Amino acid sequence: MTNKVVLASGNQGKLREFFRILGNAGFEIVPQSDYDVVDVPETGLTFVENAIIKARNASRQTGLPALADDSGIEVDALNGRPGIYSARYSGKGDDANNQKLLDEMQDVPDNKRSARFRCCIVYMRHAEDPSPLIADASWEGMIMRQLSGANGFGYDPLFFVPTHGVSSAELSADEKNAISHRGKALQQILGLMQKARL
Ligand code: ITT
Repeated sequence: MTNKVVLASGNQGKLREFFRILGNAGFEIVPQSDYDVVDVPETGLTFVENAIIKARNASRQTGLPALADDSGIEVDALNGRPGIYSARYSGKGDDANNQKLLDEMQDVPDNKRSARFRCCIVYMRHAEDPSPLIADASWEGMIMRQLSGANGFGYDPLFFVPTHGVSSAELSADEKNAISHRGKALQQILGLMQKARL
């Protein structure tokens, strides 16, 4: 695998995790910013639809195969919100998103604070690819009552990881990638790409 693949994301946190895991996967990954790809509205109602929309957009504008990630956090006490709207939850970025989640969860008791990160990653050979490779994975945790930790991005400072007894923002990059929704989905997509001899 020596081909170039465009990565259809402008999220710096995601990009860091992708590059760390895919660094030696055997193909050259280029962020879509290198090609001045213009973002497309995420009009889907599911993670997989939005991942396909983003990959198709990047592939169309660059002529390269594309990888895209659509992800988010599902909070059970909020009936799965913010879900696919996680990036847009407050309309004011990561810090405001976390504050809004703390506010909405204020009266929710400890045993009802379960949540999970979800990540769908797709690979499209070209913009008209009718059968994209699709991987998805999730990561179970609980919503904390205060922010903790400075690693990662997004909701990591509020996501308690029961297996490690810390927030995901307190895990090192390698610890997070080994168990996270994105780490698992990335390993899956690599397996699918190898099987398809891409
Ligand atoms: P791109 O579409 O450009 O990739 P985005 O931030 O808009 O960037 P999404 O629509 O997939 O991407 O939204 C994902 C949001 O879910 C992200 O902004 C975080 O708020 C949250 N999220 C996803 N994975 C996360 C993780 O590993 N840690 C913390 N928050 C995460």
